[in-house]
Amino acid sequence: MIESKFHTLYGRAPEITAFTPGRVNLLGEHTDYNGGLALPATIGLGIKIAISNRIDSSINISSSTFEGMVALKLDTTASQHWSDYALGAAIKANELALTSGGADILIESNLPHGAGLSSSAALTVGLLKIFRDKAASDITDTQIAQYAKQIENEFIGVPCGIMDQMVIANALSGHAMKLDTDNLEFEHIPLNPEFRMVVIHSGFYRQLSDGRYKIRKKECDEIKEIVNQNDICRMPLEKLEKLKLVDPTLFLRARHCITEHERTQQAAKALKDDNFVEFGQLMNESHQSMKNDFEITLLEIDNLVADAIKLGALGARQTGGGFGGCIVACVEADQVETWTAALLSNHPKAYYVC
Ligand code: GAF
Repeated sequence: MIESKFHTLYGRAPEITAFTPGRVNLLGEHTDYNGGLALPATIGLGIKIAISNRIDSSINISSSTFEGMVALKLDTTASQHWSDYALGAAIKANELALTSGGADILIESNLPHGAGLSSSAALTVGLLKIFRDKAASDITDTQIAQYAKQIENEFIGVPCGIMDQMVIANALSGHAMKLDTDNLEFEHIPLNPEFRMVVIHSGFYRQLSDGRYKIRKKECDEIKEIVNQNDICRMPLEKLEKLKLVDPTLFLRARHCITEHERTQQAAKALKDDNFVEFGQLMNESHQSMKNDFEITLLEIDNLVADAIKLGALGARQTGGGFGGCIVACVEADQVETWTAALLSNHPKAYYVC
């Protein structure tokens, strides 16, 4: 129990405990910092947070995943450590006057590490919501998502988009979120329980802060400057083809953004129409685009995806920032068990997540 562990660590009961889910992205990858659509969904796994305020400026952070307690102060800067996210949230909550002073924090996560399932957004969004609710503030869930993104962009230094924070802050279990990252409008689409979006970890780990995500973001920023348009996802493909971008790599990156946005639009419609054959096909095309145009997959993940399809998934693709982590596959619910067993027997490093 997180309450008793908290008591053992800090010598008092937590004032609040809360659960925040992780997320899987079903379609629309690397569109969220280019003004496009994304189609994420929250998952059953996530992060439990127990917290009590302090009257001094100490921020003590412990995690069930990592050894030892980290003792920081509110004026500490980020240090490329897992505790940065909790520290950043506590600092932001003070800036927003949702709290005043430090906190004792305990985190318990059942999200696999380096999986691309947004443990960092779950932590920042989860903490900001706790501070907001305690302060009875009228800050909305979408504003919470925007503040959580600021923590990642400005405090941690990861130039991520807002998809993860939005779906986690506005979580609705059993639904996908069709999110327009241009204006933050969203629609919750129910997921048909006859089909499961199965998440399998490839066994290859990734981190957004490892630099490759930043390179893709920089490439997209270059495209934006050349075409003088921020929402490059909405640029007609014909316009891109006529542009003759000098750098062929930038052409490929832009093509991914445009086609991925279009696929996400179609996938949201396919979900509403219960057309899982089309949905699966769009997942497969998305993976090919991430492999060939955006170049963010690994050979092992390409093989895992190919096998997932061969073994009967209606569609499969890498999910999240890329370069490792998880795949998501759309599988008929009554076949999940046999499909998973067959897939994992061919890929000894991979494991079932949810
Ligand atoms: C990561 C980022 F945090 C998201 O903002 C998004 O860009 C995603 O990678 C790729 O679609 O999860």
